[in-house]
Amino acid sequence: MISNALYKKLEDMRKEKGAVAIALLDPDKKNDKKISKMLELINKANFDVIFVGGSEISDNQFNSRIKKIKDNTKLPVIIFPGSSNQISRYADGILYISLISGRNPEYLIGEHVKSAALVNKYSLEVIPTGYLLIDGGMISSVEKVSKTPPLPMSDFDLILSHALASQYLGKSFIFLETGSGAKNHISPELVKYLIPNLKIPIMIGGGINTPKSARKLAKLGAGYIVVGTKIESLPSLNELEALTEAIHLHD
Ligand code: 1GP
Repeated sequence: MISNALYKKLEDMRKEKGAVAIALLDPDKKNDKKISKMLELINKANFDVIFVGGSEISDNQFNSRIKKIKDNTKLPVIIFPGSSNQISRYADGILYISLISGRNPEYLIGEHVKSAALVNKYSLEVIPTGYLLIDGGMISSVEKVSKTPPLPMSDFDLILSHALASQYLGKSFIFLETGSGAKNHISPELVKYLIPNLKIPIMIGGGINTPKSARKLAKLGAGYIVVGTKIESLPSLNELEALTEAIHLHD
């Protein structure tokens, strides 16, 4: 049986720290020159977990890049796949994502079937995740690649229905995504509305760049906060530490 040790570890961290700070690394060729610097910042700035993935990776070096990341960090490394090509034996596990907000069968089941045998071969721990793309004020890469529109941020009940359906389908997490570099992150009001109605934790990503918004979202119950673009901008260590400190409610 495939273990669920990684899931337990994540949940233990969430309970201990109040919320988990996740660094996203997009292992695309465009980041090759700065990935070591990004990793150094992540290691020093008290992040808890590294997600690796991207929806527009332009070459086939995913495996070697993930090995390099794994060799240079003590943090758990989890694949956050943009497609079925992003599978590697060097990761600690994989978010097994269904793009529930969309109606493209390829991202609801197609990519999963393509990659399942390899996931099995590597005994990768899978973390079933309901992925909801929400309108963050711009056309995201996820929208372009998956050819699915985002849900309107203001339609709380429609978003809740998608989140509940994910929960009933047995997902371990709900990921609320506005897309990398989004103008708007998930609204605190939406988090406030969803939390009392859900039994599974939520992850939030897209457009989270400041300690103030990260703290607000964490305080309202967003258990996992994903930061990508801010790290890519190679900020000072102090700036990044302020961000993880804001996410860690109990430090
Ligand atoms: C993208 O949620 C992540 O999938 C992170 O978004 O790059 O805007 O931090 P940012």
